[in-house]
Amino acid sequence: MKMFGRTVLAVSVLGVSLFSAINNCALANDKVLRVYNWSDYIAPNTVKQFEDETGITVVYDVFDSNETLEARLLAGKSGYDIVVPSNSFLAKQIKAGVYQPLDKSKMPNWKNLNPVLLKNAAASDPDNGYAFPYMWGSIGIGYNPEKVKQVLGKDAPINSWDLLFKPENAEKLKSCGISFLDSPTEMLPLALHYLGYPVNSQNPQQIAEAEALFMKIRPSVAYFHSSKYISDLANGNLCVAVGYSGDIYQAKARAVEAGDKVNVSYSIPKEGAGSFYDMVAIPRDAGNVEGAYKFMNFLMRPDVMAEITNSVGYSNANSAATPLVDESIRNDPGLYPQQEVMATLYAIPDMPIATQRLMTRGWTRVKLGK
Ligand code: SPD
Repeated sequence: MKMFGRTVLAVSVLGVSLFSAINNCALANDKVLRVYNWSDYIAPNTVKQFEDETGITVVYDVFDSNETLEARLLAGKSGYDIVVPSNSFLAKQIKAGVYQPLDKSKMPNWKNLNPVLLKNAAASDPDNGYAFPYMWGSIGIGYNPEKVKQVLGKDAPINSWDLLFKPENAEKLKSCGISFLDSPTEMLPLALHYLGYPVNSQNPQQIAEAEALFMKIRPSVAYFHSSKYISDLANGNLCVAVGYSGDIYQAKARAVEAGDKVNVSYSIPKEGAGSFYDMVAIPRDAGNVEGAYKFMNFLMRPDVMAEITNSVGYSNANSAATPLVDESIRNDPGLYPQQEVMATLYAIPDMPIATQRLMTRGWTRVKLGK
């Protein structure tokens, strides 16, 4: 746990920290805002700036998978005023009554949001009634070009999922380290797509084949985790990680900063990759709704949003922020893909609960290797 100013950053991906639990009782509702966001998904100064401008203390906890967030939300009183689910989980959570409808009159900065992205996000949230898009990205391959070349030669298929799904490649890459995201609802659709099945297949046979594809390469995988790969790619402990676009950007930035000659690149394989929007919403039982609106409106400010993108490398959904985003990020084809690459991306599907359970069981078997 790290403290700066009045901000409490509880950097535990396991859930609510003891510190925030104590604070839940100790601080008056309208003076404290409890935020539950993805790890590595905000600029170092954002929370402090909000606190300084509003006098509200932020308790900031992080998670690294939708599955973790959903478990917390569905368990009942989450204790949070702001949460950040992905679009693929939003629709069924809205239906389950997890969120409160937004009063847009309390967010004058709504006008800064990108209308095209708002329209896309409306597929899981009609009229954008419950959430606004924060950041978006893709799930591709982060890799260390030198190490991959060393192991697979100069023709290593880094632009294809063959790099990992062909067991002969995975077996060789094992020597320098492979990691996968720990998320059944993101990883199994990827295998379905590779096998030529619909990414939103609910067919148990097809899902079993996707599981079997992972099972074949399971012995070559070092670990399944959805945030640890950032530092491991940066320090050369992994040579390939299936990960989120901005996280790979952060790994690359950290490697450059460390100056120890580790290179990190990002590839969106030619077969296509999953894309996501992460959405900001207010849980139905939030204790500080007015504070939540202030935070949302703050996040919609172009200067605030551009600083976040410049720090974490994810593309944001704020048109007015675009001119303030570093050119190196705007021109990075992994973060802002060209039209023809965009056309290969598929939306990570919204799965019915029963299929989600089936996938979770299959994924547990993959992780256990049996
Ligand atoms: N470190 C931030 C990662 C954010 C990724 N959100 C992805 C959701 C994919 N469904």
